[in-house]
Amino acid sequence: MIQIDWEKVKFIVELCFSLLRSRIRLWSMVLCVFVIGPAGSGKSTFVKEFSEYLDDFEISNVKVNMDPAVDKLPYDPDVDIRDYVTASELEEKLGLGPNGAIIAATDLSVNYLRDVKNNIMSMNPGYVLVDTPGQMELFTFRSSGAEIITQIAEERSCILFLLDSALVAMASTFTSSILLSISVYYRFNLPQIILLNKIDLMNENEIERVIEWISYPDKLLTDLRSEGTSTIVQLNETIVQAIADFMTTFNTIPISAKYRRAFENVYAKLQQIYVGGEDYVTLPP
Ligand SMILES: Nc1nc2c(ncn2[C@@H]2O[C@H](COP(=O)(O)OP(=O)(O)OP(=O)(O)O)[C@@H](O)[C@H]2O)c(=O)[nH]1
Ligand SMILES: [Mg+2]
Repeated sequence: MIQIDWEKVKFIVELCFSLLRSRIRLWSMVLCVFVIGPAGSGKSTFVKEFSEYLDDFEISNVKVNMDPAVDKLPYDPDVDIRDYVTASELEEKLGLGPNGAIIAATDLSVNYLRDVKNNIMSMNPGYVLVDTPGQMELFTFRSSGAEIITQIAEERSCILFLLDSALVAMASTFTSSILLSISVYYRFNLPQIILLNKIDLMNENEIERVIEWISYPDKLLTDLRSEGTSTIVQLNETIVQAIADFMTTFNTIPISAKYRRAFENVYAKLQQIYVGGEDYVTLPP
């Protein structure tokens, strides 16, 4: 008579279940991508083009517009905060000026986040691409911005910080732009990828120079000094060191949203976050 080792059987069954559970968890996981950046840096264009890029590979995605002040979008949002609140209606109703209306609309957005989130999840997405308001400082530094990110974010979330190539023409503008992205990191504490957008408007030498600043902090320091940016020598050195530390943790990818250049690199990095989650920050770039 065959002897059955019930302990072994139990162990194998439990192992199979745990493998199955982890596969199901991965299949059902969502990656929430917040697209943030200064006004006109190409956030909405990126959402449109990257969504179509994902569509081409049959990767399910949902486009979410969280800008209550935008008039026209280059894409048709699947979920739109303007269905609940718009800056223009508040301007009219409450007699607010344009900036006051944008602040009020962004703050009021918080009341509809549960609906927004339910709508997103009802579409069973793989990727959620969230377009954020042009007035980045209002979104980033007011408490409503943090509330929006916290309530929409999933277990796997990250920020794509878009920079316009025009903002990195000099060592000093490059430095202040990266400091802005560092402040976004401190605000939301999510993995971040810096997308240097509109490289179709830069020549090879200009792209090379930016890559050199990223790879060799000493070169950035030298160029900052030659621009006479700050007379406080120690401050220059400390800031360049902080930028170097930040950029070795998070990647910078030169792209063109309009012409879908280097989207495969963006996708590869997003997949790394999707699989690695918070551990991404400790993975080698
Ligand atoms: N040449 C070039 N133009 C681009 C690129 N990406 C965006 N643009 C243009 O930049 C302008 C602003 O793009 P948007 O996508 O509206 O930028 P945004 O960040 O959403 O703007 P706000 O929401 O108003 O802050 C538009 O004219 C785009 O066509 C790019 O990669 N190359
Ligand atoms: Mg926009």
